[in-house]
Amino acid sequence: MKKITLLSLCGVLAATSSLFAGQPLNTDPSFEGGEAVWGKPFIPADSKDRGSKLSFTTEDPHSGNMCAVMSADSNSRFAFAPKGGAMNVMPGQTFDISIWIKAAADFKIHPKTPGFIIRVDMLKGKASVGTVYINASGEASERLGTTGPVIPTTWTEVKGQATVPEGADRMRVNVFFWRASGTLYLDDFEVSLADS
Ligand SMILES: [Ca+2]
Repeated sequence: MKKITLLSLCGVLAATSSLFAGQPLNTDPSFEGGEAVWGKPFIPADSKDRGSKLSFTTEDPHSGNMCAVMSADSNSRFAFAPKGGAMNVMPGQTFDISIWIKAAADFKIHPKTPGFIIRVDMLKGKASVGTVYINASGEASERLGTTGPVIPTTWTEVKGQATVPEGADRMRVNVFFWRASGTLYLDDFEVSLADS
């Protein structure tokens, strides 16, 4: 009886971990739900009057029927995060974070800025324990950096990793239009537990 119970438990654990690793943890990774799912972006005060906008379009998505669109009139910084905000994590866990992006012809990065960044906030409750910045090349750093690659006008995958530091119990992944203007398309945004 004991043996069967242990085997059953192992089976459940194996099934759980295989579902977990590599599976997107965030809601609606392909943006198919549009504004109803994603709501309004976070726009800091310095960018509120610069036409900063998160919208959704059925025009040329990377997958499915819809993709997200971030656009601004001038030198704007704003972001969106998965519904629900921060997710519960444990120190030492590493996450794969990926998104597909495509610049429109009018997309322009302001001098000495990355233009696009994924900012991963590591938190203890609401307090910051650390920050990981992933640029459009997929390079992760504790610093924002002052440059980024030219973002292609064809769909391109950005893929990086972030590891949860000691003391953190929550993680929030923010996709930032970081000091740029024009239009940027985004699709297939996935946050998943990396294979250990
Ligand atoms: Ca899509």
